[in-house]
Amino acid sequence: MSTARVHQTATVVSALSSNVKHRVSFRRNYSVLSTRRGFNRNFFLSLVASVSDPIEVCVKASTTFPNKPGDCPFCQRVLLTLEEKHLQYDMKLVDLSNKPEWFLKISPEGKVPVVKFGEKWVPDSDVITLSIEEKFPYPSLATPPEKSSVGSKIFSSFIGFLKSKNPGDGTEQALLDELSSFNDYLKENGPFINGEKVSAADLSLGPKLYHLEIALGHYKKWSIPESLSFVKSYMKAIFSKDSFIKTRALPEDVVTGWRPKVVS
Ligand SMILES: N[C@@H](CCC(=O)N[C@@H](CS)C(=O)NCC(=O)O)C(=O)O
Repeated sequence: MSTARVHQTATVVSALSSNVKHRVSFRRNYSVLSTRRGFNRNFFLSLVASVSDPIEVCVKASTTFPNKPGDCPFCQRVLLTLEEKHLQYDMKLVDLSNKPEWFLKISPEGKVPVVKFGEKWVPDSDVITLSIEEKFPYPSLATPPEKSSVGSKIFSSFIGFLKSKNPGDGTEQALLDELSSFNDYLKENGPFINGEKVSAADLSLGPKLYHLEIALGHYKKWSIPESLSFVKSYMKAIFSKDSFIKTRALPEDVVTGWRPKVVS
């Protein structure tokens, strides 16, 4: 190992002695080291991951295949965040149709995802992903506040259209309107919500678009029009990321998961 690497290793190990006080020195050391010649960012980040304790995270289990994450876009958002931050995690799969006692103790509302920070189990993907960003700021996934709600109405419009039984009730048009304005936004500002690099808003929207594509394809034989080419390319770019492939739900779980909304 080169002298520079020995120094980086020592810095990371001392900076991550798993208490809050050292986080400040980690930030300072990262800033100083990253300006030096020979600094290898990926090597540094893999060291960070290897010396951190794995983060415990409870997510929905697949209903069709053992040991796979299930069809929860909020859980995938959290897993994607951990993956993109190169953090180690210990994924606990929860059968939501038969919630175990241990799970209800840590998540009294019975919802996933929940993540353990220190001694506390924290619910809600908004809160969890903000906490991860705060505790592990490198690499940054922060989306500027003025861009963080871009595309945020697509998911509710998708559900409205999926549940609709009346083809003329305007729900399809409402979804098309949301997708069109997202397409216009990407054309001007893309390829991702914050420009060239994936950020937190993409990790939230990506899994929802994945559900949209599978559920509307299956239940309504509907797909996003080819004319919305920026949205199409956006989905392709997000869906083909290694982190997405590793954490995505199986299409059959997505189809099964949305069935109650369609038949109710
Ligand atoms: N706002 C929450 C929503 C979480 C949520 O609704 N999770 C669903 C699974 S996708 C859940 O746990 N439902 C409880 C159940 O199905 O019993 C978040 O962003 O984490």
